[in-house]
Amino acid sequence: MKEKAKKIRFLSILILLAAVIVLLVFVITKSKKPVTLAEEEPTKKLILGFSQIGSESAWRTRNTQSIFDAAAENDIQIIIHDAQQKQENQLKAIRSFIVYQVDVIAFVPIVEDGWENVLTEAKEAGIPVIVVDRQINADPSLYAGFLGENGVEEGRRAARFLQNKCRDKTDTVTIFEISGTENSSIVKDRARGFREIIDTDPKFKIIHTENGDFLRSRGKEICDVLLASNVRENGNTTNTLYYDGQKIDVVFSNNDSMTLGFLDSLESHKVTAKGTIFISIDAEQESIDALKSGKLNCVVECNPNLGPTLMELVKQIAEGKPIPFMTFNEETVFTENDDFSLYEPRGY
Ligand code: GYE
Repeated sequence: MKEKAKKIRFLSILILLAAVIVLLVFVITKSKKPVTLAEEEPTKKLILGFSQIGSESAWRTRNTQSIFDAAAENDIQIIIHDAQQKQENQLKAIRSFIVYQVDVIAFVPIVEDGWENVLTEAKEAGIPVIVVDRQINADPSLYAGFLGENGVEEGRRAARFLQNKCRDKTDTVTIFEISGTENSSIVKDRARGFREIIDTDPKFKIIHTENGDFLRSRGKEICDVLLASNVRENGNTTNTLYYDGQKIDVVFSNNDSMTLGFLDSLESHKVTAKGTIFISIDAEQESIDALKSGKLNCVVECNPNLGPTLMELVKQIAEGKPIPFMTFNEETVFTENDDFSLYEPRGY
């Protein structure tokens, strides 16, 4: 009898267990939604078509690298086109992005005019466009937004340093300006910001502006030409710089590459230019080192690391979210009055 009761109990436990397992399997399978083909498909990678103007300066090369790295970090497929400093190459590149049906187009406009047609084509193709680094003259409805530096403020910062440095001077202060790519927004903006401040004080006089195309080689050439006219009757090159017979008190250069080229020339001619005030823009490491060694007096930062913010904007646009029309990068100023020990490496 006992044996039989034991068997029945064992059997009922077994049945119970089986029932529990069946229930569990049922619950688990019920919760797992049926797998449909579409859901399994991996999410399509965003494709960004990026037209870069070239590699004219260390700043530009860092800018490209920042954008390339950030695309990889955000799993965005990027097609980068190098326009070798030619607008027509950029127009061709943007048109190829339209044909390729990329998700978003971003481009650095080498000059500020001449983009309306291609932007209209991109708009008609339903591809949003982000303008990067330099600004354009075009109907704002033709592009989604701008990401870059505030060139006007950079020019003001350079002028404020000069104004402060020369606050006790009453004589005329002559300025030799080295500008960059003609008709580029950045050159116009920096020139406007700089003049806005110095024009408030009549002692400041810009005696000449020379276009160095943001190139180190051009910076050197410009100084070579200046020094060639600096040889005095005794055949020695003086340590004071002159332009057209006028003494130069300040050299204001639109980027470090041209400034460093200018310093290369001074060095090769063993000219100290002692007392000349040097102001540059960008803040690559070699320029900061020149500041630390007293060859420069002020370096206004222009931040090339636009990659991470650009990818945020690209993702927002691709998700159909609005983006701010103007996004300016954080920037600062480095001067001879700073505590250099606090400086972080520039990374380029
Ligand atoms: O200052 C210079 C580069 O557009 C802000 O272009 C950029 C400028 C930068 O060649 O180094």
